Amino acid sequence: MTVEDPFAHLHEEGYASAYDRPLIGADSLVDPGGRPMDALTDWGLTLDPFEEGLRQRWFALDDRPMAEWTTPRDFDDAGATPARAPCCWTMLDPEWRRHEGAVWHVTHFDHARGPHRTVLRFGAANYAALVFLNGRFLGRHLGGSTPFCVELTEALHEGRNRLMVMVENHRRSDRVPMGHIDWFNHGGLHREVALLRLPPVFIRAAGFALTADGVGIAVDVTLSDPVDGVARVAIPALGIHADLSVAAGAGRVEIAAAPDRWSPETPRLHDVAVSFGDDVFRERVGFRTLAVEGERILLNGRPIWLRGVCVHEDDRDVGRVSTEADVRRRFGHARALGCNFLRLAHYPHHEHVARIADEEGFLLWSEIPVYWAIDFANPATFADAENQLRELIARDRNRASVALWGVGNENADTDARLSFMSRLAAAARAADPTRLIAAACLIDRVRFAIADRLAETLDVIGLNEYFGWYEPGFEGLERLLANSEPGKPVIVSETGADGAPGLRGTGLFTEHRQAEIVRRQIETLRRFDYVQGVAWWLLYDFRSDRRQTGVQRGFNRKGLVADDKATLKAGFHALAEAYAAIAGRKAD
Ligand code: GCB
Repeated sequence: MTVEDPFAHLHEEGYASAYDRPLIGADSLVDPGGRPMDALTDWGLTLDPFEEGLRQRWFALDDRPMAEWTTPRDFDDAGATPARAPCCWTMLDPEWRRHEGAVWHVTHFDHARGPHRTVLRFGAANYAALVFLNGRFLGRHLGGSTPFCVELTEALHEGRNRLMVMVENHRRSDRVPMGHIDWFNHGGLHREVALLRLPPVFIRAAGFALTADGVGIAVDVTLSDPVDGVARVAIPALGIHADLSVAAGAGRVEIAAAPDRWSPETPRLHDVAVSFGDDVFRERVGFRTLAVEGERILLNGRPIWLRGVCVHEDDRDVGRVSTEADVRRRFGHARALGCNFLRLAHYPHHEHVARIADEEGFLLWSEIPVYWAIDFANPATFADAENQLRELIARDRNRASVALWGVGNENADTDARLSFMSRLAAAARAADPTRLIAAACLIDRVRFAIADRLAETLDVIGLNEYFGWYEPGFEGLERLLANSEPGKPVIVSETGADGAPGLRGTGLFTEHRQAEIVRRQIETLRRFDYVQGVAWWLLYDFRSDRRQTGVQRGFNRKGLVADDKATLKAGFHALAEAYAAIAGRKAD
């Protein structure tokens, strides 16, 4: 009999490569489509800075209590720290705050065999997640902000099942984003995890959108399997009950219709449904068109000026976990500012943000974290970015509020970046022709103009500029804008200044200075017709370890509202006044 060497794993440095594949990506997503889900909320967490869980194969251990062990172990289910999902381990315990590495998440659930199929859906996990069910490795997902799904059907046991997920948030140069970021690197299952129980053939995705000419509704459906048949489309408020023929698991139909249009002023939503066999996929969608004409953005054929604010998904108590109450408060503040637009920086936010924006009437810029100096020459980095983009688009394609897909932020204009981001723009356009493509670009410092080579592939040019803050004075801003002929709409996708709450005086970091910069910026930007909107940087102060002065203390203080999400700074009132003037009314 051969005896396994209990020390072999100590000398094995290639231990992780067995878990590189299969990669879980956009193709395996299942859109919940209003079907019931069983949330998996109770987990045990175990810190694993040395990745012993992979080296020693913790996932293959049974979960017998210690009293029954015959050899010692470094992991037991009972020793885990109880935690609810969603949560960020970085906010769970002050000692875990700056852990950048692996954490094992373990939960159990019951299963009764039946004709249905079972799909496990994660809202997001930052950054890589390795999924194991009953000791079996099911796949690895990359990207910290988009949903992913794994079908469990074949790996399920009758009765009790043990699900283990290793999540790791290493900052690495080949990731999207890479290691250098201006926000906090939270880790964990920071969005909901749930089980979907579906019929043997189910609806994987369905989309509803106004056709480009605005005279019909296009409905498409994708099934789980390449079968033929007929799906039924229902939009009761419009009297629509139509057949949609499906061949090899996919189909599309255009139905003549003239629904009331969705807009920020009239956020009209319609109940829609597609059924195939017993499976019913439901949504609430708004119908609107978006286009660019010269230097204007047209919503339902009419020019719209975007009065916006940027927001990070960050909370000083729970990190990146975003509750519905938090999102509703966010839109409340945006409304008080007089906004009709938000830029969701710098990664896909929780899926209920766009749902609530649909209801409340806000347009959104939603982006993937192609941020600063990511590894543009690396094909694996591109594959990761493109997958994140596809997962984001698949998740939010039925949201009328989402107007712009952002494919990058402040990336130097190199050949590698041009190729990388042009391909992303093309991928976004191919996946979704109903929205506009944008990127937050830098100033061309040589020509001192808005002249990014990527602009050719964009519908809307985002410009990040910090005149008055990182660059003193506003003369440069005037010169830049006068010296540019973008030929397309420009949105100032960021401009702002720190304002430490309560800091008096008129110098840097005071509320006074922040408010003054708001006034001077907006007054200058309004004089240039091609500037069709602003996304002020930003709504709330947020945690960022790059910021270490005595007034910052680990927070970026450019919020118009302090990190308590309640204290309004002078800059808030200044922007509310400026936006009220643009909208032609008095600030509230
Ligand atoms: C930027 C970045 C943003 C930063 C911001 C700042 O240009 O795009 O992520 O947080 O400036 O506050 O400096």
